[in-house]
Amino acid sequence: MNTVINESTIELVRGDITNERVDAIVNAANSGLRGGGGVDGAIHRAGGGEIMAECRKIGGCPPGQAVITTAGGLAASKVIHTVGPVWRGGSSGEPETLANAYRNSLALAMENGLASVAFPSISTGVYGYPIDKAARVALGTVIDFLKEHTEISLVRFVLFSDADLHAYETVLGELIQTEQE
Ligand code: AR6
Repeated sequence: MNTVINESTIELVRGDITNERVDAIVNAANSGLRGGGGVDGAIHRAGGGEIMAECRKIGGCPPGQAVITTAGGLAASKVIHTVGPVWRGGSSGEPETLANAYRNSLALAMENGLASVAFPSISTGVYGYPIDKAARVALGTVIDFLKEHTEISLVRFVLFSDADLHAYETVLGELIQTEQE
């Protein structure tokens, strides 16, 4: 599913983000940038040790912030590491932290002249954020960002399962509908 915001495209696809040929893929990291399971583990395994070497030099990244490293052997040019919130029921600032993670990742891409960015569904694995709620924050934040900044030409969400893709498609459909009303 695709939609156009200003001059930029949002795409929803199912796949493995480590195969993406874009300017930057985003990693759902932890605040110690230590690597782990899920998409973080997959990116470090596929990209090689150079990524971790840069993460060690950077040292850490608070929730909602983003940092950038080489993409090592991956097809993408750079990896942007961001840290989403751990889900604690929704009233501990989780939506704000998740929105910051998307916004700061896009801002960092822009600062580095990177025009195409692929995101996984941040926080919806190990961190337990409910997928429907996360999709609403993710897509709403990206749409708002693209309305204000034309430098990013493509934002692709790479969802790991059909169920996740479906959840994002449903929310994007609703958000576009609301925009047109
Ligand atoms: N490509 C795209 N999406 C993927 C891939 C992949 N190769 N692998 C998993 N996903 P998670 P979080 C999906 O747990 O919830 C790590 O240990 C997965 O199905 O990767 O933000 C970090 O070090 C899910 O929908 O990230 C942190 O400690 C989504 O990516 C912690 O997990 C995010 O799941 C971060 O947890």
